[in-house]
Amino acid sequence: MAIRSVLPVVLLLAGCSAGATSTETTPGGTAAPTGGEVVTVVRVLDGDSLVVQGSQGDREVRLLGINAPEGTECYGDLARDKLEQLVGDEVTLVAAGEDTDRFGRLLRYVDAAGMDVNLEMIAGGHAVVVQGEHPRNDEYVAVADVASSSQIGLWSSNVCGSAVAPGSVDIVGYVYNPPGRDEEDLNGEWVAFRNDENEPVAMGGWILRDESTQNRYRFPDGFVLRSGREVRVNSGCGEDTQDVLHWCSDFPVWSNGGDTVILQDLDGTVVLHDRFSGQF
Ligand SMILES: [Ca+2]
Ligand SMILES: [Ca+2]
Repeated sequence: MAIRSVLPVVLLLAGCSAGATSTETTPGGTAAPTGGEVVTVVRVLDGDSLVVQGSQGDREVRLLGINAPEGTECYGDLARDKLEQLVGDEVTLVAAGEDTDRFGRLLRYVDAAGMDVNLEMIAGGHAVVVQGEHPRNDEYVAVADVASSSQIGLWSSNVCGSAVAPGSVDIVGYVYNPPGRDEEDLNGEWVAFRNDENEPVAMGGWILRDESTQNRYRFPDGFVLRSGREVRVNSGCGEDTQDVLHWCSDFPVWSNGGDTVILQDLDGTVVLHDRFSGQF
């Protein structure tokens, strides 16, 4: 049965990135970056954060517009090593938009020897883009699409454990912005997958995630997507069936401003992904 849904929905032929980038200019309110603060790198924590020493002492910095795997996750160590290699001993921090994140870390572009480190991390497939309202967003999104479609870095099919058979599961549609307030219709948000192969695919323990660090859904143990069948994952709560599973998130999962659907197997290998642009 084909899944039909209300707009806006994206229907895809295959589980690869659509590659479309927003042509919108950044709305007013985010100041263009100027100058910057030169600081000493104290240590690199992981692929998207580091401790620096500047005029105000030691501060933790979170790289703006990117999200690298955590240390314990697939590709976490490699992402950390890469950031350490890129930043060297001294970097320039450039503020743009929000000053700090919810943990009080400085949100910054990190430039090293004239190189945009945030961009390099995304371009090399060492981090996922996190779409947002800041001046370099469109540039970051464009290189993210190239990295993911080129299957480099964390997008590689054999970087964490055995290779996954390409095309075993496809995204057949999703709704990221249901009519009205998403908070009041969590089950109006969903992503649907289909198995077009002749063999069943054991998806128990697989992870469905977005660009952020916090949103993760784990497929129930023993879940199998049979040949020719579709399964929908709703953001809200409910009783799971063979056709509809429930993330049971407390808040909307898929950012209306733009997000990336990422499906990972038991090893953490990316099985498929699709990025969409939206409106903040
Ligand atoms: Ca909505
Ligand atoms: Ca949403």
